[in-house]
Amino acid sequence: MDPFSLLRGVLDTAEDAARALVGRERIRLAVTGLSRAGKTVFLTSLVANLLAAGRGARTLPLLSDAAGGRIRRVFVVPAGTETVPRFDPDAHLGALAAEPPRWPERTEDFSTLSIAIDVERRTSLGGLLPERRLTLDLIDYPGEWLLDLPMLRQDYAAWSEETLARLKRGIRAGPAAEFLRFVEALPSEAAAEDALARRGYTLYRDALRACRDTHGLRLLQPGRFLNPGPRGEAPLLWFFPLPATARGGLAALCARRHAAYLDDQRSTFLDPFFSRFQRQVVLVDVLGALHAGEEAFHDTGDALSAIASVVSGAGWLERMLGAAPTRVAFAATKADHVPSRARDALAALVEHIALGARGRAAQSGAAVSCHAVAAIRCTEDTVTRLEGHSVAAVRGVLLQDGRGATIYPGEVPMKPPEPAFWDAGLFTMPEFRPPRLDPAGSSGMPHLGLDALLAWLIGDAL
Ligand SMILES: Nc1nc2c(ncn2[C@@H]2O[C@H](COP(=O)(O)OP(=O)(O)OP(=O)(O)O)[C@@H](O)[C@H]2O)c(=O)[nH]1
Ligand SMILES: [Mg+2]
Repeated sequence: MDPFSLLRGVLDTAEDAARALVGRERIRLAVTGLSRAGKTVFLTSLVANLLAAGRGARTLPLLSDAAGGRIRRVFVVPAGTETVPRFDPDAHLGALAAEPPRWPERTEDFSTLSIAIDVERRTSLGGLLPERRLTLDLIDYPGEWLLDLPMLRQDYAAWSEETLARLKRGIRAGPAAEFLRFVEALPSEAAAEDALARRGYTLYRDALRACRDTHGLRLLQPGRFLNPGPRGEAPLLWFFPLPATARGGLAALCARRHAAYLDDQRSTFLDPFFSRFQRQVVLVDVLGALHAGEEAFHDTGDALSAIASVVSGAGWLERMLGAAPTRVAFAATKADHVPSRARDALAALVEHIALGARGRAAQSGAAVSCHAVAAIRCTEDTVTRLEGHSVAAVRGVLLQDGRGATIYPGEVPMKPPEPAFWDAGLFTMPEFRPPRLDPAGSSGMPHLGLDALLAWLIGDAL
């Protein structure tokens, strides 16, 4: 940690302590999740349901109960002079409530929003005290960028070695074949030519894209190769991993760009948002990983562990500054894809898939819990017949053609499945249409388990 972030940490902690004394508490809630985990939908539902709860609707019953029924007002904190883009829940809600409804696009930049929750306070004799205000700072960002965090711990040589070894293993070897041939054909003294750097970059980026889009893999770096963000493709990105035998100008150029890329991601995105937060929710698309196959399933676990090794802040310094999160919730998302009795299995499975990550969070002294949630519930539970037996299923409207469909998603294993599970052939989960929503958001959004998750995560601060 550099001296400036140390100083900033001390000042922030002092400010937080002063706020808490006057009943004005600020909690930075990191919503962590790999790409497509469901972060944008989760934040949209969180904001819509909190705002509705502030208007008296019982959208988050367990959170309201945790606050003793004393939530009086919830509002979006008006924008100040921030230079960071603003998360736009109204636009997301508008798209979800449109006819036909649309899910959010892939997130292409980070954005932030603060929500204030005013809670009534009374003295022990029942007299009214000034209201307590909890401000929740939220951030949305492209999930791919999260995997730049573990890159900060490695230099170019170590990153290259690890990345090339991974590309040669398992299903990655297919999409990476052309890139690997290109690297092998390069002379070890290859000169610093931009044509070569761009060619290598393009081949490597295309391999990453195929790994993500065709094979459902997640441990893919660097993040901006997959999701370049609003600044688009800049020369900073024209690098790729090279073996230790590469010693020419091209290798030096790639190493310089690798360092410059990490500096840039660190100063514009990672440090401001991930160096300090008090609560964290890690969203995991467990069902998506399960349905993408054995390697994708384990790859998701590896990606989460790699991130956790950096963000859980187990060091004494972070703890002293109050920088380590005090509560970390792991949540399997899209739990409406399975009927209710499979949801417990889903929560148990997220405990296993996030085992490494959970261990690290617990080591840092944080309380950890696991959940299964649907930020927007798109299905109803039902029963269907399968080979003469009644089985629990879900019923919803398919996104692609607006038809109603009953889906039997198969059994959800409570722990990482045995090899035979994968032999049975993979099941592709359909995309459901969100239910009809009020574009004004007055009644919030139907969800599963969002209130239990929030009650555990922030209930104590209300
Ligand atoms: N049925 C159902 N589908 C969901 C839910 N949440 C997310 N999804 C699906 O998952 C997709 C991805 O959700 P997002 O919230 O956009 O994911 P993200 O983590 O923001 O993804 P990136 O921006 O790419 O990092 C959505 O388009 C939906 O199809 C949910 O609660 N229920
Ligand atoms: Mg998103």
